[in-house]
Amino acid sequence: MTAERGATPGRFLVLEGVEGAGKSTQARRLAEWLRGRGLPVVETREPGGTGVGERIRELLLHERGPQIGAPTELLLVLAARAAFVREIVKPALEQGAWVVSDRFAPSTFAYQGFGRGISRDRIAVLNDYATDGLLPDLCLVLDLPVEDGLARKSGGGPHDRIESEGLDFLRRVRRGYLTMAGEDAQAVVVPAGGLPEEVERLVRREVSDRMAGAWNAPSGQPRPSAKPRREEK
Ligand code: T5A
Repeated sequence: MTAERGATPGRFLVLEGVEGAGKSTQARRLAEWLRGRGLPVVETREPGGTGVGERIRELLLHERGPQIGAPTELLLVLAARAAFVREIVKPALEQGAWVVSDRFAPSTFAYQGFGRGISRDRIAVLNDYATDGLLPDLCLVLDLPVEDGLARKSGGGPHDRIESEGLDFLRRVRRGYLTMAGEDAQAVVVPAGGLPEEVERLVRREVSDRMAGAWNAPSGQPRPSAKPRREEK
């Protein structure tokens, strides 16, 4: 299966990071900013976005019954992703939209891979099937210490199933994001410990530096896919 980075007229931007890093906040702000530039924007999130995805999200985050083991958790996030890519992301990209997603495949490598210990090679094979080879044009990893992210959320009710895994688990996840960002030319680490406005400024700067060629390109023109997929390196 061939990689599909930049193979459609639209652009696919993903925000990643540990719990409370500010992904939803920055995804919203980024989408508004892009709309202000006259670009068609689809804002979405994972797991979720589709009917089946929202039901899987509920299971993953709030299931209080029998324990969900790591293989089951992996296959659930990928099942949600298969619908997400086919029902939301690809159709939007084919119509020339800029898709801004709060989480995508890097979450699976970080949480199920670095966090749960499932091998990256195994995840890569299954994820490739779920995504039909789709890769983000740009992945912004919002980075801050996991304690700071959890503290931001402490007023927001009880922790969900994954947040409750504890600090060691979340530190492995953070380390995973930083490791992967160092290996992927389409990923960038954005320090996320500052005020929302400061983080927004950094996000805009990265998007401007890396994507300006795309919003100046004639409408409907695919950007050539240049980078190898992570698992092909
Ligand atoms: N998951 C997901 C997997 O295990 N594998 C996968 O493949 C996928 C796709 C999803 C869970 O599923 C797991 C990972 C997750 O555990 P989620 O709710 O989408 O759950 O993810 P969370 O990280 O839990 O999302 P949050 O909404 O809690 O965090 P965000 O989006 O990073 O943060 P945000 O923007 O909602 O902000 C949190 C709070 O901080 C404030 C906000 O106002 C808000 O109150 N805030 C700031 N405060 C100070 N300074 C800033 N710069 C701030 N930015 C935001």
